[in-house]
Amino acid sequence: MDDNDILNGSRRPLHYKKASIPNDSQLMKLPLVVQNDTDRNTIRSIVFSEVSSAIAIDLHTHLLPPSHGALCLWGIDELLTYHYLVAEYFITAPPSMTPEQFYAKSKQQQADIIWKALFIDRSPISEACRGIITVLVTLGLKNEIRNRDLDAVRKFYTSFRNDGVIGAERFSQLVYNTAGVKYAVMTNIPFEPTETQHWRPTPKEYSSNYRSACRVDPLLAGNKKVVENALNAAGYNNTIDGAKQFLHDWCDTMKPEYMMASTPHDFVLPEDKGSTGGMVDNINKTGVNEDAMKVPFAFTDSTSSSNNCGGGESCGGEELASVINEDNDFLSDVLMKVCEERDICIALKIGCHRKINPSLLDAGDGVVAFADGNMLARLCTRFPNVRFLATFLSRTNQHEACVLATKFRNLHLYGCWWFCNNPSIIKEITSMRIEMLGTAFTAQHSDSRVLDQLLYKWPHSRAVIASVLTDEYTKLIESGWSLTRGELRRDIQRLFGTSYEEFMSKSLV
Ligand code: FIX
Ligand code: ZN
Repeated sequence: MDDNDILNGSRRPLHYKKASIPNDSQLMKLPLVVQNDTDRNTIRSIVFSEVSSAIAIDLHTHLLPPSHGALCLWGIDELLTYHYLVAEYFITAPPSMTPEQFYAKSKQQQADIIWKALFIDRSPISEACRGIITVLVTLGLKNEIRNRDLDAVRKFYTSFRNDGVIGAERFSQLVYNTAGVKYAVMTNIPFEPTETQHWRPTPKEYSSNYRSACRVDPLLAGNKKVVENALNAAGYNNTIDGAKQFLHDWCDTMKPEYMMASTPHDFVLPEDKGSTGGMVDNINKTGVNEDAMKVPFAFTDSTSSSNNCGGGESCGGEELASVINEDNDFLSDVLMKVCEERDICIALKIGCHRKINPSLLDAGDGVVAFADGNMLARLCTRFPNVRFLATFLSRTNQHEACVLATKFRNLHLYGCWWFCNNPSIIKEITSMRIEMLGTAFTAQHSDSRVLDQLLYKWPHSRAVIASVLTDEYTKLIESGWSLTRGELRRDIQRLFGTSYEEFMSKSLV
C-alpha cells in the first residue's frame, strides 16, 4: 500500500488481499507505536492492510446457490435491475414510463433502460451505481466501461453462462475468493414453493460458501392465512403443535444457521394474552393490532401492505394489514418455542415499511422513521434463553440499538442495512458502535441479492470500516495502551465474523 492508497483509503474500494504476515510471525507480537505523523501513517497502513485481509462472514444475504437454478442471480442484467437501481431510475424516469410498463419488459430491456438513464445520461455517482463500476473493474472490464460498452460487458459473462451450472459454480467460486468472503448466509423461505422445490424431497447440494437461514416472516407477523395454507398444503394439522412440527421439520431439512424475519413497520406488544386451546382456528391474536390501527397512518398500509412472507408474491398473496401484534400466538407459542427447543437464534430486521409505493414492487419499500426499539427490549426480556441478532433500518434507531445491546446478553447487533448501507452512514454507525460496544458486534452484512454484489459491497464497506478503525486505534494508542498487530488482527476479525460466530455458539438455554 503506497502513500496515495493511505490518503485515499477511505474513498477507494478496499479489496480483499490475503494476509502477507502469518499469524505466528514474530512481527505480530511487536507493539504498534504512535509518536508522530509518520507513525500515524504507519498505523493507518497497518489497519488498512489488516482490514483488507480479514475473512468476512456475510451473515445475511438473499443469495442462493447455483444448484437452485434460476434463483441464483448473477451477471450484468441482474446487477442493473437490482431494486435499489430501479428505485433510483424512477426518480427521473419519463412520465410515459410506468412501473407496470417497465416490469413488463424483459430483464435485458430493463437493464438497457437503467444503463442509459443512470450511466449514460448522467454519471453513476450514487452508491448503488458506483457499486456496479467497482464490480466491473474488479472483473477486469475497465475498458468496456470506459467505452460505455454494455454488450461487451454482457459478452464477458457469456463464457460462464455457456457452461450452465458448472459455469455458475465457477463464477461463484471466483466471487467468494475475490471478495474474501468465507460464507454467505442465504434467505430460505419455507412458505415459498419456488424455493421449497429445491429442498424437498431431497435438498440440493451446495458449496460451503453458502449456509441456510429459515425465513419465517408470516410467523412473526402472525399471518394466519399464509401459515394455514402452508400447513394444509404440506399435510400438517391446523394446530399450534402442527405449526411447531412444520417449523421443526423445516429446520431438519434446511439445517439453518438461524431463524429470520423482518418486522412489519409498527410491531407492538400489548399486555394481554389469552389461550387458543392449541388450535390455529381459535387463534385470535394474529397479526393485526386493532388499537394500533387507530393511530394516524395505520391504515395507509392496510390497503397496500406487504405479503409478510419474506419475499416472493406466491406465499400468501393476500393484502394484509401490517399493523402487527407482537404478542401473536405464532410468535410466542410457535416461533419462540421452536427457537428455545432447538437453541437456535433468531435474526430480526426491524423498521421496514413495506410497499410505500406498491407499483414499484421490491423497489417500493421504505423505512419507518423511528421503529419501536422497546419491542426488541421486551422480546429479549420475555425470552431470555433465545438469542436475537438484530439490525435496524432507520438511522434514528441506531443509537438506541447500541444502548440495548449493552443491556441484553441475548442481543447481538449486525450490519448497516439497506438505506443505512451507504459510506457516510456506515461510518457514523460503525464509529458509534465501536465507542459503545467495543468489538462486540458484527460490522457488516451485504444483503446481496446478486452474487457479483459481493465484489462491491464488501470492498466499499472495508474502506469505510478501515478508516473508522484507524481513528479509533490511533486514539487508543495515543491514550497509552500498547497494542500488537496480532491483537489488532484478532479484533478486526471479530468485527468481520468472529463476534457473530462467538454469539452463535453461546448457548443461554
Ligand atoms: O427484509 C429483508 O431481508 C430486506 O433486506 C429486503 O426485503 C430488501 O428488499 C433488501 O434487499 C434490502 O437490501
Ligand atoms: Zn435482506
